Amino acid sequence: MTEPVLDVHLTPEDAVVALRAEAKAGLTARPKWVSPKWFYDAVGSDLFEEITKLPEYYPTRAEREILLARAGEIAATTGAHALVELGSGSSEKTRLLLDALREHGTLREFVPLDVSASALTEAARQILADYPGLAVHGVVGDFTEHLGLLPGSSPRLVAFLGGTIGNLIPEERDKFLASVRDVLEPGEWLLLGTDLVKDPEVLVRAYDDARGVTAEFNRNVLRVLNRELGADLDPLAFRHVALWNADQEWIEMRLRAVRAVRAHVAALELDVEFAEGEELRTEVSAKFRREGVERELTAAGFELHRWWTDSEGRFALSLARV
Ligand code: AVJ
Repeated sequence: MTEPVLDVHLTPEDAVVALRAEAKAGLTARPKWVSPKWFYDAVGSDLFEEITKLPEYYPTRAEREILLARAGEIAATTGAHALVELGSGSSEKTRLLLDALREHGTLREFVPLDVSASALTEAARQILADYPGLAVHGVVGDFTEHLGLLPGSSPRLVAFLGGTIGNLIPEERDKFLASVRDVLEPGEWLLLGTDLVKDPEVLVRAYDDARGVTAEFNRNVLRVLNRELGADLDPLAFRHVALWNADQEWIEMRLRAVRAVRAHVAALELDVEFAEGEELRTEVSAKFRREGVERELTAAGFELHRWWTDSEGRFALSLARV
């Protein structure tokens, strides 16, 4: 079997340097915050997999429904030679796109981009095994920073699925979309998954499930900080909070100290104190409306070509062209 090619734009050392800088900024800010990208160590990735199967967490199923219905149309419209996937590349959704492009007869190359070299290698190997003849060219990088040198033969289809763009705040989204636009050539494509604004109760339940899987996922970020930065934050001292911010139209996940907490972060030589009730923001997950998505895509230099939602109007896929 051919081995996947990997370009490394982000080494494990770079990742540690980035985590340190961000953790320092976030843990000394008021209110305190950490970036959601640190959720996804091995345990966090498994917990996220579990979240996607929860009855309350509809986005994964809704997006799959759209892809099942539209993958053929996406392949026929784009005629893509390369599928570039931002984020993990092992999922069933990736395969729906690869299958459709293969059937359409244009697929040559798969380019998954992920921060984790191990996740990427594993995903790339699995895809290689199941798609003989497909060139797999992985890129280890952070999609907010390392789009500069995207491989793949034109026309490329860049897929950014799952609603992960919602983890970026508006200014970060503008910057990110512009950087995707910048690496693409005329005639290339972006397929963007966005969760939609809906009944706040439905939204909050999706981020505060009855079984407490999301709570565990949220608290796991403290274990990541403990391990990577030699910190001693007690996960049991924090309660999971998910709330709807109606002004910003995003879900916020926070960890609320149930008592006063003192922690030491060895790698930062930093003492951190939480008052009882003080919160650490761990994620924003923005929800969208069609007008907003179209406005942001247009501002970045894309043209919205197709907009599809699932049958219940919960989630949208946008196909945009440069
Ligand atoms: C993987 C970023 C799309 O925001 O819905 C799931 C992560 N957080 N439950 C999301 C998540 C809490 C998820 N994304």
